[in-house]
Amino acid sequence: MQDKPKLGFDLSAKKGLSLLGETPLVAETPEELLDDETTPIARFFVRNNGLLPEPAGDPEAWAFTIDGEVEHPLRLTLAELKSRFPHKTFRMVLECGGNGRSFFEPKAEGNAWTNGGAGCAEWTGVSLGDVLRAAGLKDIALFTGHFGADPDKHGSHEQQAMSRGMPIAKALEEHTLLVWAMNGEPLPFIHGGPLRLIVPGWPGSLSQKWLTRIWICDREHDGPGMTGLSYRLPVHPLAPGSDGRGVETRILESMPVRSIVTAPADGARYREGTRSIEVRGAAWAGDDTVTRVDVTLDGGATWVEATMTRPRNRYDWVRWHVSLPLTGDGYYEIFARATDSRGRAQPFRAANWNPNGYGCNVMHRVAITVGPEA
Ligand SMILES: Nc1nc2c(c(=O)[nH]1)N[C@H]1C(S)=C(S)[C@@H](COP(=O)(O)O)O[C@H]1N2
Ligand SMILES: [Mo]
Repeated sequence: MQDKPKLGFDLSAKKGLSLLGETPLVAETPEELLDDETTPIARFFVRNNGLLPEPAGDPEAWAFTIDGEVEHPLRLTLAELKSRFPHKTFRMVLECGGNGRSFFEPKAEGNAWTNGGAGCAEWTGVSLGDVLRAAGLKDIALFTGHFGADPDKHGSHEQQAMSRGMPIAKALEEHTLLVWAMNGEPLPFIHGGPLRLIVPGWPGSLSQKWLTRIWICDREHDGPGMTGLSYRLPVHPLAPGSDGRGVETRILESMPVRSIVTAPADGARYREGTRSIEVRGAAWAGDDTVTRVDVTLDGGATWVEATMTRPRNRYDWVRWHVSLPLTGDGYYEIFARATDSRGRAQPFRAANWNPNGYGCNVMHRVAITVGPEA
């Protein structure tokens, strides 16, 4: 990817990502570059909804507030946060709510993610719940509202680029973190450093970067990203292509089960006479777990179950691999299908079409050729 000074960020730090948008800056990771157990920072996708904020001078002095429906409103610097609360490190998937959007037919509104609006990093910080307990949640506390230092896409600080929130129960989960380190390094600026939220399993938009404030509300938060069709799904399935005006919606919470093939890469060619191939990838399932991954080479007529690794902790992805016999030279399409702990598997075709294109988890398809071009 080329560096463009107007982006305000040196993209040469990101290796092999596909640029989906320049202003705001959005870049995804081709599936075959998600082949590591822990996604390196250099390969981790980037999603901004506004422009970049001013980088922090002294990261330890970065401050954020917790206010609203709490007994003791708090203002904490990063240094205070680190010294007052127990540190936690978890490897967890961060995934954009629009991941997979480009597979909807007809096209849905928004960035045309394939499957690369996701990555799995080691996040270090403190549980948001520990900090909320220190602030003392009032009985009427129902929802969070998140604020960051970035201006909106027109450069204005009047309006948040994005300000989402979650029910208190999700905020109190041990794995919902205030994070200052990624893969053991200080949280990079482009990923929200010095301080961000990580709300695993739910749309990435909840994981506020450059965090300045968490507002505790007695009702659902209504910032940009919470209303209209933003991060909402129709309650009743819509005909593909409908404008969705006036339909009843619900907030998209847990992300649906997804698997990706990380090797071979789409378009790979094997030597003539190859009679078996190694296929590997990753799978994850929002708040749920992955119970199996199956792979087919014949459009779903026959399936082979893959071997999965044990996730390190909740919200980690599983890595899977399988060896597949080939009947002869020629063209093959690999499809991988993960199933979650509630028995839901990935669909063959993009299902649940919605105008803003959320939650598309159609099976990943990788085409390969064995021997000379057919
Ligand atoms: N302050 C702020 N936080 C934000 C956003 C943003 O635009 N501004 N984008 C959100 C979205 S939509 C996603 S998917 C994730 C992406 O995080 P990353 O850029 O570190 O991959 O950040 C979220 N947090
Ligand atoms: Mo996102």
